[in-house]
Formats: sequence, C-alpha cells, structure tokens
Amino acid sequence: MQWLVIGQGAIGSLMAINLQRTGVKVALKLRQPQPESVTISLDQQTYSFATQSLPLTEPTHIFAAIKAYQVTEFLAELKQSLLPINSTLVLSYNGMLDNEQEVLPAGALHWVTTHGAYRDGAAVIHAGHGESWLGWAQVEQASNRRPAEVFTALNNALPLLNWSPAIHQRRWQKLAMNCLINPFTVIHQCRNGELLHQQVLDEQYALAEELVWLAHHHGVLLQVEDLVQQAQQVIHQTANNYSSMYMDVKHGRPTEIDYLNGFVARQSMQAGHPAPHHQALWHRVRELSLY
Ligand code: KPL
Repeated sequence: MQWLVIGQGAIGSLMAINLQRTGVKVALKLRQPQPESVTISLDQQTYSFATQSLPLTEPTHIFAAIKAYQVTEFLAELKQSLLPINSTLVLSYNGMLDNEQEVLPAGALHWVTTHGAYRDGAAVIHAGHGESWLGWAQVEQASNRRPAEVFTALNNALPLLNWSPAIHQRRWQKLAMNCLINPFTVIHQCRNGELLHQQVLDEQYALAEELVWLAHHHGVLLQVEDLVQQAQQVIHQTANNYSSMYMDVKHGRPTEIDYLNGFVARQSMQAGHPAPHHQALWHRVRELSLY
C-alpha cells in the first residue's frame, strides 16, 4: 500500500522520511505549483519524494499533518475527490475545531504526538523524542478494532505508537500541552526547554484548572496536577525544540492560537464559565503575530 503525506511542516516531513526509511512507498502532496519531486533532509541525509495530487487512483494511506485552520478546507477537497475504496485517512493537527464532530469523516483516524520537530529550510530537525497515539476520530466509532497495517507502518516509522480506544481523551491532553507550552515560547521568544527558567509554572496551573473544567464539561476527566506534570515532562523531552507556534510567528505565518487557548476561551465563555487565563494568552499571541 502506498502512502501520501500531506503537509510539509516539521511533523509531516519527519513522518514522510521515517515511513520511506522503512521501505514503504511515500509521495507528497504539495500546495501549487507541483514540481515532480521534492527533497527533504534529516541528520545530513537527503530523501527524495515523488509528488502526487488529488484525486487518487489507487488505494492509499493518507497521513495529513496540517494546521488546524487548514482542516475544514482540506476535508472538503478530500470529499470532492472521492478516495479509492480501502484508503485510510490519518489526521494530525494541534488544537480543536468548534464543530469537529460535524466535519470529521467517518473512518478517519487521529494521530496525536508529543514528538518535537522543526523545519530549517529544506531540513527537518527531530529535536525531541516523544510518543504517539492512534485512534478513531469519531467518538461513537471509538473501539478496540485496530487498523493493523496502518498502525504497524506508523509504529515502525516513528515509535513508540500506542493504540488509543479513547483518542478523544488524548487530544484533550495534547490540547493542554500546547496551551501550556506554545504561547509562552512566543512570549519569551525561546525554545521549549528555556521555559524551565521562566516563571510560567503558576500560570500553567491556572491554565490547567480552566482547561480541566472545560474538558469535564465535554465529558472528559482530566486532573490539573497531571496536566502540569505532563507539560513539564514534554518541556524536558523537547527542550531543544522550537514550538510550532514559535516557528509560525517567526516566519510570519498564521498561528494555531484560535484553536488552542482561543478554543478554550471561546468554549468556556459559551458554557458560562469564563477562562480568563486562556483568554489573555489568546489575545497576547494574536498581538505578537502578524495575523
Ligand atoms: O506539539 C508541540 C508543538 O510545538 O506544537 C510540542 C509537543 C509542544 C513540541 O514542541
């Protein structure tokens, strides 16, 4: 089975290279215009990929590592191009959309990761090793039925991968990691690890408390202490990494803040339980970015 990787950011590039290294056939879908091939390097080695556009003619495993603000448009494009039968869609993005359960297609999988990587021109730097989780995107579909081929390929490419019958829970935890780490790397203009020397712990507790309330409101049970500990652990594991939000601001791209702290602030406000700490970070990062 061939793979198509969508999104040539750090995580998409890292996965494309690692899948190719395991011997599977990998093509990349680029934004227009499409050259015939693309090279990306990792650890001083260069990897070459054929490019592919939609619609697809053969069954394909799609790994889409995209930005939250690209998800709706991408899913609409995919729907229009009708995937060949037996194709699989694996989605990976930071943050959450307000109307997720409406836009996510049946049969899509979520891949959630704490690996840290960033792009430096044509190179990808795998700056922090974490772990990942895979599970069915639609809550009602959540089950132990594991898509064996996809799971094995992704685990061989970028271990350690865990199967998660409750990926929803993992996504809330990852949302918390991104809300407790990424905005501070923008405010302090630093790598993840440098946050250990900034006074962010009290603020992280306040953010975690607000997020735990909202998660509970959505039927997901999280603990404040666990989230703060996990954020500290991710900061250690990815100490050398530049967060995705730091890189977005640095390169003048839109950030995912509306889908991270912005999501928490909006949803909490709608639920009648304001989240002032998320609200403040949302506005602060918006002020600091061009968008
Ligand atoms: O997901 C990340 C990101 O940068 O968006 C972490 C895990 C925080 C790694 O930097």
